[in-house]
Amino acid sequence: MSIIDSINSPADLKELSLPELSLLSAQIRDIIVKTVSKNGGHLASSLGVVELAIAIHYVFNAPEDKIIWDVGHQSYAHKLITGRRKTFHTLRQHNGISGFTRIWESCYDAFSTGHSGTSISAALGIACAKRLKNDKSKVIAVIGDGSMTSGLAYEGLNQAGGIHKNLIVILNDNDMSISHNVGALSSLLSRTFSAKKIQVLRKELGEFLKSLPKFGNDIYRIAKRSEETFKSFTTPGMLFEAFNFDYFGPIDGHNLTHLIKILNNIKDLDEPVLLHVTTKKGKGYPPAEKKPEYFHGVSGFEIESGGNLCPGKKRPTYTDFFGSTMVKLAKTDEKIVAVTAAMPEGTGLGEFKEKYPHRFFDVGIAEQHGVTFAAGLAVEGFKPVVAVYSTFLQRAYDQIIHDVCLDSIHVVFAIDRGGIVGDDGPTHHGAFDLSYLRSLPNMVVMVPHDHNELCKMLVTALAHNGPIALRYPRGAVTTKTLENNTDLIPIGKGEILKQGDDLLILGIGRTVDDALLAHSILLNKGIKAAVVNCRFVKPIDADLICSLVKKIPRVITIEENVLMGGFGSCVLQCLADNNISGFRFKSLGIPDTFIEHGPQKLLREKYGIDAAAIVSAAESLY
Ligand SMILES: Cc1ncc(C[n+]2csc(CCOP(=O)(O)OP(=O)(O)O)c2C)c(N)n1
Repeated sequence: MSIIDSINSPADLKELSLPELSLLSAQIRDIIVKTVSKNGGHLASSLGVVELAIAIHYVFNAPEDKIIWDVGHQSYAHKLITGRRKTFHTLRQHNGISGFTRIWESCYDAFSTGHSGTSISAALGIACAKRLKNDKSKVIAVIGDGSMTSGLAYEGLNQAGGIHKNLIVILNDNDMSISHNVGALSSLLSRTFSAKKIQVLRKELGEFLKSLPKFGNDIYRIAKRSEETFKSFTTPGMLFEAFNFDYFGPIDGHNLTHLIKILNNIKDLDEPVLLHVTTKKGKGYPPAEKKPEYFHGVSGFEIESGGNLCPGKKRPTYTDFFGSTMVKLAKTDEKIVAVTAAMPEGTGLGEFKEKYPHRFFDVGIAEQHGVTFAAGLAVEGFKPVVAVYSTFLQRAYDQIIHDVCLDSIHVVFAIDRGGIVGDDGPTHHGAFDLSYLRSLPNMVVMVPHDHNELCKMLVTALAHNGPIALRYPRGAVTTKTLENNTDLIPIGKGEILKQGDDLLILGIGRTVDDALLAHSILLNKGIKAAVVNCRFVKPIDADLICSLVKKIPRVITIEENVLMGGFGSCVLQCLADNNISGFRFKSLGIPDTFIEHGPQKLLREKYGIDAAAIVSAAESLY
């Protein structure tokens, strides 16, 4: 029996010797690689913290002690140690365990995660609550150097240091976000590697001071007293010590002996503590060590080579078309600049970054800053395109309102992963953007039906003068042909794709395909449905919609957004505002709930956002 088979809770770890713990780490890696090779997932991040997860659970007593894994994408070893070994094969599968930590999934998951930078704030809240309850157990936040670029992390550090709360923050420094980490923090942390040089320098300086005639020894004593100051100015500790944290490290995050020793030492300190560990992303699986960016979040792969399970030509995605259009447009318009929050590849800006490095800005995992930064670029006459996933743009809501919309600043929001994203689940579905953007004065909200329309909408957005968003889904495009046509789309105008007198189907974005499919199915049933690609949620094409509803008073709207405040409710409001009544209406979209993880197709089927749902809605309107 392998050691992992005997681990049903962290208590079982504590029975093991160091060599056994080391064997366990290899077995955990093996399970992670095998499972992710089938199910997909965040491989490299999870492989990087296997020893750290073992050491934390060995030293602390979860679930009384609370461990919060920032983002939670690296929590696979934690899951395997905390009673989920037998269900681990269901990782990220529908009805299986989540790819992140979830408080409903296990009492060992102290906080639900998915978005970056929340761990310190949550941990501090838990620590304060514990203090109020006179509960002496510990709280540990584990945060990556990428996530440490989030402003939220510093808000947490600031409060924790200010109130001297007993909180342990472990900085997992692998020098990577998804791509290479960016910004001043990243270069500060990399000074770690010259720590040896610093020791030599300090020794040489000491010898030199002592050798000075007369005052040498005195100066040396003063210098020695300032040792701490010297140290903190030459190591990353200076940053965290400024926040009143006791800084320890950097230590090797793959050395179990050191990890256990230092965790035991800091465990009972009654101070905010920051432990800096250095790890290697992808550790123990050579293909992931070699290509940590590719293996950050990966779909199934062949274990031996690390290669793709379905080699050959991949169908291009909406993201690909966005990226290539950006490159094309930037060639002739020097004012176009691109902003990403730590996701150059994910948002399709890889080629732009290569070709126009001076017009490309990676702001780190800092969506709020990214939006206001873009507004700054815009007021100086540039045309910033903020390329961001829908779910992460939620972070920047106030910045969109206060810094962009209020003065109608021309910032283009290229919002990827709008709608259901699939296996990453509720923290990652882009379910709310149409609702949260539609309500903002000056904002234009476009949703392309296909990749050709996406390209035209990007051109339209750049030609517009004010806040404007285009939102498109995750995944491969449905049609193959690329029209070489970049005509502007008139703002606020939809288009009729199919004529019909019996039923009116109003689609937006990807769901227009469902509407077209439903049109064919309904035709076979003797129902002639008109299909409209509405294109704009704001301004909505009121003239077109009202005139059609007057003629065809059976209406179905379909959207991949929450129904609350989304496209369907926008249509209803438009009809009410125009005193149109006497129609039957059904809106399809995401209900008032958080959608679980699972394949996109399955979730669309389950929540009634597909052609079959349109057909049954149509039948219910008769
Ligand atoms: C607010 C937010 N923006 C973007 C992301 C996407 N994202 C997931 S993990 C990650 C990188 C995290 O880097 P780090 O914290 O260093 O962890 P590592 O994967 O390197 O272990 C990013 C950008 C996110 N989860 N949340």
